[in-house]
Amino acid sequence: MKAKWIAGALLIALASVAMAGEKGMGTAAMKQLDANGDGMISPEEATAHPRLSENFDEYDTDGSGTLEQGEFARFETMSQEREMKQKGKNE
Ligand SMILES: [Ca+2]
Ligand SMILES: [Ca+2]
Repeated sequence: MKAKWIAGALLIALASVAMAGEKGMGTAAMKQLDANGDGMISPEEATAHPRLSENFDEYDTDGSGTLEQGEFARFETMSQEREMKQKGKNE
């Protein structure tokens, strides 16, 4: 009985590690912006990040008025690419 419980706990732990890995670095940045912790970035929360705030509508691809995880992930990918391009120009 006890061994079964441990196996179950281990499975849950492994699953959360796998999920954390999938979300990657994006989650930490999103959590920082997500002031009320509802898992979405509202326009008000985006004001903490000027570049995100400026292009908020562009990244809100489903027009829900908030950025969900997928939409924020896209913003992060785009800004990373932009940064890499800028670095390339400066060097
Ligand atoms: Ca929020
Ligand atoms: Ca949205």
